[in-house]
Order: sequence, then structure tokens, then C-alpha cells
Amino acid sequence: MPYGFQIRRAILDLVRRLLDSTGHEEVLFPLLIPEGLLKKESEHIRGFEDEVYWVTHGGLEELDVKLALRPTSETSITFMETFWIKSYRQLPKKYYQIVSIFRYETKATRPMIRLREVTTFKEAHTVHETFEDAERQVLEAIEIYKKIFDELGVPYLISRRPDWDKFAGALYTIAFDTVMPDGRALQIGTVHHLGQSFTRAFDFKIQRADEKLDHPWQTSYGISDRVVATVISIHGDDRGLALLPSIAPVQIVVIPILSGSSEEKEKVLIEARGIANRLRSSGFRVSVDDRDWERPGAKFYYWEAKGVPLRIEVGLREVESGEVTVARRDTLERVQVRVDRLEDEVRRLLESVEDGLKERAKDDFRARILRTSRLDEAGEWVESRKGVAEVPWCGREDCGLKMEEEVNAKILGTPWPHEVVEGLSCARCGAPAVAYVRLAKTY
Ligand code: 5CA
Ligand code: ZN
Repeated sequence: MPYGFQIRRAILDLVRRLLDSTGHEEVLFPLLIPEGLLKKESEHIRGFEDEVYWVTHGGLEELDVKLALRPTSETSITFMETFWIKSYRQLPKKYYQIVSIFRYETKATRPMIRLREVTTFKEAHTVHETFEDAERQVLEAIEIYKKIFDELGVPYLISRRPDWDKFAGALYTIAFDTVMPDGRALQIGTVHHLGQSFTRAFDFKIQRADEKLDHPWQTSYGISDRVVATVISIHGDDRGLALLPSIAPVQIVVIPILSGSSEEKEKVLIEARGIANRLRSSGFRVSVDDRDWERPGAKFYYWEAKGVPLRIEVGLREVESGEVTVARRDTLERVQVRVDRLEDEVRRLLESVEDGLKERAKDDFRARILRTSRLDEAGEWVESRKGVAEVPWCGREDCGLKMEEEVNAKILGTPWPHEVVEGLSCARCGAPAVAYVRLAKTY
């Protein structure tokens, strides 16, 4: 709906700005992928086969070739790249698109968090001459995602997913997870080093600088509606949304407090509209709530629920004293501000709300990460929905899987960048630990 759409658009503007400025080119590929293409890379199709929706008919006729609703686009993009990219001179190539994808998710679906039609899927796909070039691209992607989440005040952990949980077809997967207010972790973005899996499967070769023909290397990285979901749930509170001024569709709402004679009401309305216009011409996004059938108290609740960062109350007293009352959404504090200094004060207050919301989210997040050498403590932490627990781990898959079972939680992976762990033993089996491992209840 319109208000939510504007929040989504503000977030996508940020995403596009960061991708465009780092040499990514926006593209648009078809929604439908012929069966033959989707099945070319065997790991990939094994990972996705139970999640794909198929188009089998055109009208009443059965199609000769089934068409998949894309669950992601590695296969169709790689297929086209084999025609377009022939030489190392054309590399690196960085494409991205923001589209709908479809996945037949079997876990319970949730608005914006686990969708079957993912309506805001930003997928980036890159091609490189060497393994190392692709690895550098993984680093660039991580930096871009850090900037996106930092600007949105969404705190995160970066983990290298365990091998048994990496993206289907990837060499390795680096994931961003946040902790939702209910203490469960949510994967909000992933970056994959795809190696040569897809370029081999599609017999995609390029001429390298050393004149040899070889399969190029790829990466892909994606985020979705989940980014919007976390912005809403992490900053919001029991009164509703609390939006960062940087993405709020309305940054300031002006509410005339109408009382007295119709002449006095008119005076207040004129003052309120004048204030709004002045703020608009200074570049703020402003709305005036002059509905005359709604009481001020009801309007306060309404705009609080919508998360508008600042509310300006204008009444007869204010008109006469040259001061207005400004209320901030994050702390609900109210202050008096002189009308002749309004622009500067509003600018300062908006910055303070922006920083305040981000700081609060960071503090809450810090308190949700527990590092311990005891598996029972980690288990209790996770079971009581406190957040993420980190314990030393031997690195063995079978031990990791048993750990997941014993604490009834999921392994998010090991901290990225890799932290050297010395002299510690695995919290489950006692063997020498190679890394900390993160455990959490997940969505
Ligand atoms: N092709 C790669 C990179 S674009 C890919 O598809 N990676 S993914 O499967 O990990 O998806 C990227 C991100 O999309 C995930 O990290 C997650 O944040 C989000 N996502 C995945 N599935 C869903 C879903 N069903 N609903 C909402 N978001 C989803
Ligand atoms: Zn172990």
C-alpha cells in the first residue's frame, strides 16, 4: 500500500545508489526459466527442486518444455553471459536486478519474512577472470551490505555458513543475520562465491590474459523484503513504527490544535500551514493533519503508529507566544522550540532521532550475543530466546549437527572474518576448537 511502498522505495533507492556507484549495472531478465536451463547445474537443482513452481500449460495445451518461475537467476543469467562475454577484457562484469522470485517454501510463511512470492528480491551476479578476483568481489559485496544495514540501523552478525548450509552450487556462503525482537535470528542477506560451478555447467569460457581459454569465476549476492521487515521490527515499539528520518515518507507532521472561535481556529490553521510550507521549502518531508473531525489525541496516536519522527503541535497559545511544541517519536519527549529558529532545531532533532534509533538498536543487539565455553549455558540462552550464543567448536560437521540437535537450535556459522581460536576445546566433544560457532533459534 502507498505508505509502505514509499518506505520500500526509500530503501531500494539506497540499495541502488550503493550498487550503481560500485560499477554494478541494473538489468532485467525473464521470470520464466526453461527446465533445461534450470537443471544444468546439478547441485543447484538438487538444492531447489522441492521449491520450484512450474508453468506446465499455455491455455489448454500442455507445454513441450516446462517453465520454472525463477527461484533465483544464476542459470538464466549465466546462459546469456556465454553469448555476451568472450574475453577477460570485458571483466569484471557486475549485473543486478530487483525482481520477484518464487519459492515453494514449506516452513510457515510470514509477511515480508518468509514469502513464496518474494516481491523485492535484489540479486547481483558477477563474473571474474580468476578465483581471487571473485574473492575480492565477495569482499566488496560484504562492504556494500554493511553500508546498507548500517545506514538502516539494522545490526548484524557476519558468519561463514557451515558447508552443509551453503547456497546450492556455491563454494562458500557468507551470511548476514540480525536478531529480531523475539530473540530469533533472521538471515537478511547472503554473499556466495560460486567458483566455476555454473560456468562449467554452461560450458562458458573466456579468453584469459595469458591467452588460455578457461571457465570464468562467479559470485552472487542477494537481499529481499526481509530488509524492510527488519527496519520495521527492529526500530518499532509497542506504539507502532518508529522510522528513521532518512527513510520516513513523512519526517514531520504538523498538527493544529483547534479550539475557540472559528476566527481563532482559522488563525491556527494558517500558522500551521505556514510552518509546514517553510519546512518543506527547507527540504523536509512534511504533512499537515488538518482533519477537523478528528481530535488531537487521536491524531497523535495515528502518526505515532506510522512512525513519523517528529510531531509539531500548533495551538492558539503557540501562535501568540511564537513557540511550538515538538515531540520526538523515539523517546516521546516534548520540547518547546522558537518558531524563528524552527528549521535549525528541526534539523538537529531529526539527526538526533536518526542517531538515537540506531544507537538503541545497537545496544539491544549487543546484549543479545553471549559467548560461553559451556554448551548448556548456550542452550539456555537460545531456548529462552535471549539471542545468539557463541561456543568453541572443533569444526567437524557431525559434531556440529549433533550440537544443533542437543541445543535444539541452528548453527549460523563461524564469525567472519575468521577469528583465530587457540587453547580452547569444543563445547560439545572436547576436541581442540578451530573457531567459535554461532547458535540461535531462527526464522
Ligand atoms: N542467488 C543467490 C544470491 S541472490 C540467492 O538466491 N541467495 S539466497 O537464496 O540466500 O537468497 C538471498 C536472500 O534472500 C536471503 O539471504 C534472504 O535474506 C532472502 N530470502 C530468501 N528466501 C526468502 C523468502 N522465501 N522470503 C523472503 N526472503 C527470502
Ligand atoms: Zn566437537
